Amino acid sequence: MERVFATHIIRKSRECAPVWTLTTPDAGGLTKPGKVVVPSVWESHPRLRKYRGRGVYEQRIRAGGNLRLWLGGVSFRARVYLDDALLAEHYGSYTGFEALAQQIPDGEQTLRIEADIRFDADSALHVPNDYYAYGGINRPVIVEEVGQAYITRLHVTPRCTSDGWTADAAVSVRNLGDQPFHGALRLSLAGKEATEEIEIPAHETTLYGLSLDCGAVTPWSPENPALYAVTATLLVNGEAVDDLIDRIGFRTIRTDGKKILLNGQPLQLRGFNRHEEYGSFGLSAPLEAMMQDIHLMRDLGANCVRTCHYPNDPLFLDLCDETGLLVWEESHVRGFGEEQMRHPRFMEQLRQCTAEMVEQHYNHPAVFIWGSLNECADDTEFGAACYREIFALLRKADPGRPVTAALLERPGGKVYGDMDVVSINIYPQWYHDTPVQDALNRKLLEAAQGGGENKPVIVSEIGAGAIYGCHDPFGEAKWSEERQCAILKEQITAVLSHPDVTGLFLWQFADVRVSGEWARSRPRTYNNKGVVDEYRRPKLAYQVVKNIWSAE
Ligand code: ADA
Repeated sequence: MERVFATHIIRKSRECAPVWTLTTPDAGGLTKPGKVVVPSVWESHPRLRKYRGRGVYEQRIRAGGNLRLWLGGVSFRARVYLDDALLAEHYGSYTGFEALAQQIPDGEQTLRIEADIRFDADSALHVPNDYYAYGGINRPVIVEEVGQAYITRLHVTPRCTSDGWTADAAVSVRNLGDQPFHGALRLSLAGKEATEEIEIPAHETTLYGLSLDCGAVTPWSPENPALYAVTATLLVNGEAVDDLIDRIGFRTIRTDGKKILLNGQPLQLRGFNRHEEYGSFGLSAPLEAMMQDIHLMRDLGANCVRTCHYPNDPLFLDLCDETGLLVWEESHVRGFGEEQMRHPRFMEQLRQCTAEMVEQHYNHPAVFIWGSLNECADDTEFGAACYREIFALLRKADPGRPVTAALLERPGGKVYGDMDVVSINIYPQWYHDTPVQDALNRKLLEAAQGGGENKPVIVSEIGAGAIYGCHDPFGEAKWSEERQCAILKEQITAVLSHPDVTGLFLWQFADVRVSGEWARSRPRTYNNKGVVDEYRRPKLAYQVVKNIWSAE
């Protein structure tokens, strides 16, 4: 399932059958083809639990004409072939991409997708890290049959005027044909409609702007997450030939001094950092597991989640839209020093991931802020220039949301003045013994002096580790559940009582697997700072967090 609602009624679109053949050419004696389910990660197969190589997936499909294949996520380098013809290549696990095949005769074809998770010199973003880079086709593969032209983008920006709400839509249409395309484009939303005649030169994509006055619609808010279907339809001689359906919420986000305002109301953010991972399903959690995470976070008292450290499955974002859970979404990079940022492909790969994230997730009303470059070298001239470039890219792609980056605790930050919201990661009482208030004040003072004064402040990470089931009756031993409780209590209480802090994202919701290279500082080869473990079994800290947040 690609989304929780149908994205097409006119366009012929279907998900590939779920059982594929997988060959693993670098797995020594295990290279033989086997049957696996897509989407999934290959680490869910017991023999491929640590496999860091290539995977060749094959599936038969029956289709013809102009085929548009949509690959929701392939980890982390992908090549797509139809009957041995290379259609597309893509880098990055966490965003989707398209593969086109034109004028295919009706019949059965072989779709082959090669996934490759070897950490080699070409991979700047996927490196051994404090989370696991899984392998495989981790999100759905969709087969679509399109005509001469099809809709490639539908972005809607809601605007609140004195007469109610207006929706400004940006709709792109691609003409695959050798001849100009003549037709009309219709936009429908909240019972209103606008239509425009269009003409697109051969082999071009044209962007159209259409606006609709929607009047007194119900605004989207965390308390009342009202969603509206929006449809773009392509017509030829009055007949619908293609469509694209999405959902939006009518809401605005902006910052004002130290506040983040949603529809003019200040937000007080309480939430979690959540890696997209669930036990042995890794990156490919089933929909029910995503929903359970939302229920658990809600039960804990959270109203927001941060998709550390990469864009998430649109299904998860759909569920956040539905339940009113606010989302900080960020593009993929974690903890890079200047040397890693100087990798010749770093900016190219980060730009691509960032642009795809905004392009694909623009309409989700729950996403209230864009982030990137978690804990990178914001303290050097070179690093700061990278931050500025990504902030500029985000603002250009979406002027309607603030931008931020979760910055390291160490001093010397140079980009406080460049972000709309100042976000800091601090680990007092876990990685060092500084009292929480002192660590917080030190960082806030630096931010204020460095250009971040009078901006909203989010503590984007704070936390402590515990191994599920590890107990110390004296509450002193590191990794015991009791010690985690004591530290979290101190951290949360100090952060919430600070008048300048607008938001808090605890590190982290659930324990996650990390790269083998990290095992020395990560017992079990897991980052164990979850308030639940990787199977969502609550640690003692669960109740501590719940009690503090529900007493507010
Ligand atoms: C950092 C980082 C996280 C995680 C965390 C930790 O703040 O952003 O990805 O590694 O530290 O557990 O130390």
